[in-house]
Amino acid sequence: SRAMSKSGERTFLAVKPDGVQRGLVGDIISRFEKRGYKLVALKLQQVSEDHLRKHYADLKGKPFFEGLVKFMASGPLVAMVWEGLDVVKQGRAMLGETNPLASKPGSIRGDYSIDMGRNICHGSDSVESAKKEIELWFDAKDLCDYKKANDVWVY
Ligand code: FUP
Repeated sequence: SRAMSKSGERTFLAVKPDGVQRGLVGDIISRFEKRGYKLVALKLQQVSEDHLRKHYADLKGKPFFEGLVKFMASGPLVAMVWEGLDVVKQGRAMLGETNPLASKPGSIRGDYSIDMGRNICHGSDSVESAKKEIELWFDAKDLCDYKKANDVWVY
């Protein structure tokens, strides 16, 4: 049956600078499209360290924090918002574990990476952080509200 209440769920995903450099943008977008999710916002952008300190505020004080911020600011990344049933949790599963070495083959990190500091992609870890991240990265006017035939053909 269709769980309509969760079908409007949204998550924030990013292809990190290493994923852009390695030409993995299309593959990552393709996985979410094929799964049945709806792209509602997308931009290629090199962002400031200040912006990334806000994005990763929860990790402030961790030994890897400064390196993470510098890496994320080192080149353009692709920021996206995806929508659909259970997309936050499913998106995390599609990404794999934070540590690529613990990620299963078939996941993005498990297929393409071995280094925790170069793990290709970011995905919100809860509905609450998705809301915060979407607000931080996108103006409300840049979130596209449209119908997709998925509503009829997928699920
Ligand atoms: P995730 O939610 O999977 O992105 O993981 P975290 O928010 O815990 O960490 C954010 C990023 O910091 C990870 F994607 C990679 C990096 N990181 C490290 O470099 N070392 C660590 O021990 C943990 C995370």
